[in-house]
Amino acid sequence: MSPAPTQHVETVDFVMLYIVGISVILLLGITATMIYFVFKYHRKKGHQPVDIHGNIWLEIIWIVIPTLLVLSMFYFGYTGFREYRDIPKGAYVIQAKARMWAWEFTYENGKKLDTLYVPLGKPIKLEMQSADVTHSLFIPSFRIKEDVMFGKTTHLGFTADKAGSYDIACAEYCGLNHSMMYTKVIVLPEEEFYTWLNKKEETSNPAEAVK
Ligand SMILES: [Cu+2]
Repeated sequence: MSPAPTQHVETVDFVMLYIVGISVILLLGITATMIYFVFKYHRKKGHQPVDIHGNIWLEIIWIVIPTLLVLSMFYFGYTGFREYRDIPKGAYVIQAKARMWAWEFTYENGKKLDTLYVPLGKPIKLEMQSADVTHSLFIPSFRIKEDVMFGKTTHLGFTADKAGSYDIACAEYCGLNHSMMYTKVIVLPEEEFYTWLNKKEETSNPAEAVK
């Protein structure tokens, strides 16, 4: 199997599976217990029910186990969150601007484009701003998303481990053509990326090269 487009994909997918897995086990367990109790304790002739008054161990168990489960979900979720929020110092910076209803990416040498090109295997930092309303830059294949706001710079970091072309969507409803606010992130081997970056006129589409 080919590696994921970013390392972050595995982290997010694991957290997702972990939380859904625990939830499904609890759902089935609780439902089965409820059904069992409905039959076991239904009203019977000549049978007087007795109340149970307190059971310290039972109470400790049902407080400690769910607390540990929820804390473990938080732990995996938070370490995954930190993984992409802590952008390495030497990350390659690209400016991203969102407007109704398009994206614009500006590179260190002033090159501007509506498609995002990034070098393979290098930490990237997007510095994002909006020209109007709130948008959200979402790269589903990388499992990353961050709001893009007016009057505030937000950041998004990732390292692409696999060359290719991936969708970028706007994930915050931003008006009439919100649903068309799509573009692509194209991951190129480092050398090819710099050749593309320093090329004045675009004569060919590097996206074709990575297919
Ligand atoms: Cu938008």
